[in-house]
Amino acid sequence: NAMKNWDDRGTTAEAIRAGMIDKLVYSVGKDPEHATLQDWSTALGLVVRDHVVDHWFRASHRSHEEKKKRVYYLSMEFLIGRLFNDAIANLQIEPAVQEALSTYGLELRDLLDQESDAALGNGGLGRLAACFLDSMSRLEIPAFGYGIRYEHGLFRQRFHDGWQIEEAEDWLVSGHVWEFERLEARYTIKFGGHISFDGQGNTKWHAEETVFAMAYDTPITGWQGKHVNTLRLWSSRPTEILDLRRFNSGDYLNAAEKMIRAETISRVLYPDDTTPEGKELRLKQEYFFTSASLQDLIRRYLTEHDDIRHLPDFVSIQMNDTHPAIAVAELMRLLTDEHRLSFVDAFDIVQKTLSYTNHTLLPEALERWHVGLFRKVLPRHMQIIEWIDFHHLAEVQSRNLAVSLEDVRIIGHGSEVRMGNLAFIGSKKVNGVSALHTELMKQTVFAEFHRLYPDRIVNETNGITPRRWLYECNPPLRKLLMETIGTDWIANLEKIDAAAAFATDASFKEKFAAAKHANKIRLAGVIEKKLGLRVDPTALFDVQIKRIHEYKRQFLNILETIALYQAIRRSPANDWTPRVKIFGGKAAPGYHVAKQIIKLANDVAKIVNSDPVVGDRLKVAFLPNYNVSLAEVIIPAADLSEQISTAGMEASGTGNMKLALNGALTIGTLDGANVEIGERVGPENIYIFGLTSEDVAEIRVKGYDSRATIEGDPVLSDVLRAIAEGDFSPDDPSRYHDLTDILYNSDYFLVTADFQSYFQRQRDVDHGFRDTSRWTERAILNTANVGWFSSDRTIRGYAADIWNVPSV
Ligand code: 26Y
Repeated sequence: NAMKNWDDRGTTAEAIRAGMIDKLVYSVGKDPEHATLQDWSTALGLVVRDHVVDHWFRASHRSHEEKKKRVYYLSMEFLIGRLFNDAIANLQIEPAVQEALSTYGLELRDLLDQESDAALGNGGLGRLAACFLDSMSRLEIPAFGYGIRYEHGLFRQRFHDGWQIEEAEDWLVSGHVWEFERLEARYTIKFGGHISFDGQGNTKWHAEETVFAMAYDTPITGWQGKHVNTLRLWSSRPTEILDLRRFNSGDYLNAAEKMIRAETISRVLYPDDTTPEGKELRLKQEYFFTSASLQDLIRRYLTEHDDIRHLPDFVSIQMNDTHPAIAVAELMRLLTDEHRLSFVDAFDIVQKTLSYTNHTLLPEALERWHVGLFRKVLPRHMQIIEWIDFHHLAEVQSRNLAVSLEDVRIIGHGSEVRMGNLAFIGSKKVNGVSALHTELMKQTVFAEFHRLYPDRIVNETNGITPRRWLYECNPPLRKLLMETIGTDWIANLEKIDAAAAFATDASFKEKFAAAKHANKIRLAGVIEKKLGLRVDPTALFDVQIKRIHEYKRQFLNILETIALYQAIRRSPANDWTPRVKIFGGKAAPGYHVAKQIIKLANDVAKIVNSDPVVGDRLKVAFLPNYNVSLAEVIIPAADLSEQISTAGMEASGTGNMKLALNGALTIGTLDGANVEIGERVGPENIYIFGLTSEDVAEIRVKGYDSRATIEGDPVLSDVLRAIAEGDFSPDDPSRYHDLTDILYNSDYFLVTADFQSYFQRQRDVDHGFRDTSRWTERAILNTANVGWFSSDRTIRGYAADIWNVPSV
């Protein structure tokens, strides 16, 4: 191998020290005397990156030479967070890096804090994609993540007077050392225009607008660097640069119009989760990255194979929700119009290559596009979809089954393109993300499809990567586990069950509790710094961190907080269990109710935190700008994990897994993966409450009288009275009338129905936490018993059931 190999220089502290100077001077262009923390951070990043690159090249050469089957994970979102510490952890070079930095008087933590979060996702779906990338590398599956290189990721959240304010996020300003621009990997993407047929089977798409998709590659290092995959993100560029004629005539702004229009496509991430926006730009984003990815993977396939018909033997494509579902029609277009296959042959290949993961049951969250808009933006795809819909309908009719034809049409009511149905019909396998969610998929949204294709729907319960979500984010617990049960759990999280044997070991318990306490002190520091609020690290840290949504019921948590506050005020002398309620999460900018909920939480915090009668018995802290990096600080410090969605509505949840793994007990409904967590930790180590998904389904049919519930519950009545009378908003007493009205008149998410059992369970938590020794045992058993929720296990499932690829 003639390639220069950085590894030859080794990963000793001395090599890293020398490398850093080299990078600082010759790549960053700074001399050590004038270097800022940011400069040093970049220099170290470049050194670490060089090591990654060696492993990366080796891995891609191997996959290419052995013509291995590739997995392509198409996702509109990758919520990566920071990459620096991740690479250091996976390469296990932290001690050498620490030593190298000490010669310059630098702290690793300070350099790591210079990196901005790559927040190219909204929440669970995007973070799942990031965990999957990590696990595919860990399992040495040759894979690519494909997505969009948004110039601005998820907005930054600030609070002004308790209200959420959104600001543009700017992760690329201070330079992003992890990506490589690939000028040669560039594809043309077309939009609009019309189609012509020449009568000899040639179809031509005369586009109205074209843009280039340009590739940026980020290496994804697996555990110990044994395998490195690529995240390839597309950036949109103009096909023509400046309109010189206009420029020369002085019309500077309009001269740049086409450029700006083209670059708009990858400008910003849509900040809505689960509430779809019927926006043309979003459809263009979806098509933009899907088309570029399919063109790219077909080009790669054809460098290794010559017959396009064998594509399904060497390529599996996973669609992360319906956002890339246009892949069904785009792959058809490429195979027929460009590679000259017949429609029937092409569709056979499509159905063997693509698969689809569903992340939501809420029918209003399934993507639909008006036929008119769709035809305007993607005229050729509209024709192809009409063909698929027609042939599928004919096939269904020929089977003479009693299914509702309207339910399985792609074009619904003649006026909308239903992306869920398109994805289902074009896929080999369709999966849900927890056992309950998959079951409900079969019974509800895809019931008719399930009767037609009983083998197509499979379950792959979500998971999380133990590298980021324990090894990296929780050094105290990581060290304790390593000295007690060794290191096997890092790559095989099931092995963490060895810790169960120490649950009653006095010395282990003491150290486990000490690790938690250290993490709580650290979080208390962050709370003080960000909110100016002092909290007692021995209090119960009660955590709800996730997007703000009515179905996730932060509102229920706030109502319980108020009820507790009122109870403490009534009898301050009682023996209360001190609690800190910690919230984090963003509301979609246009989601009015979610923004009210944030304001209410902040209003309640203001009153509670300044009430001398209450003191340290109760504090409320809503940390602004919840993101991956903040999660890495909050999760290791949590005692209690709030997973309180209306049963049947949270597809899986993954924060529930992270918190349990880090030794938090869950208070939750029987929803999503909570069900499976409960099965593994046992009923005595989890606090389950509330309606089941069957109860909810029944109530939806029978109807529900929330007013009667409220009037029959003096605790709840008192809480709602206080909110409605302005106890928490004296400056504007009617501020929350909309919110309280919802509970009285249209409590769709059944907050009032679950209030009493939730409140009661919280008092059980108070009681449980007072038995410190028992609580620690139960926390240990949570950590020890949730090893199954590793995304390595999830990816093995996808590899075996869906992709048909080997994993180590
Ligand atoms: C259509 C568009 C506006 C849209 C954008 C983002 C729709 C949905 C989303 C994001 C959905 C999402 O994050 N879903 C979550 O996926 C997680 C991973 O499977 C689940 O754990 C979680 O329960 C689910 O809400």
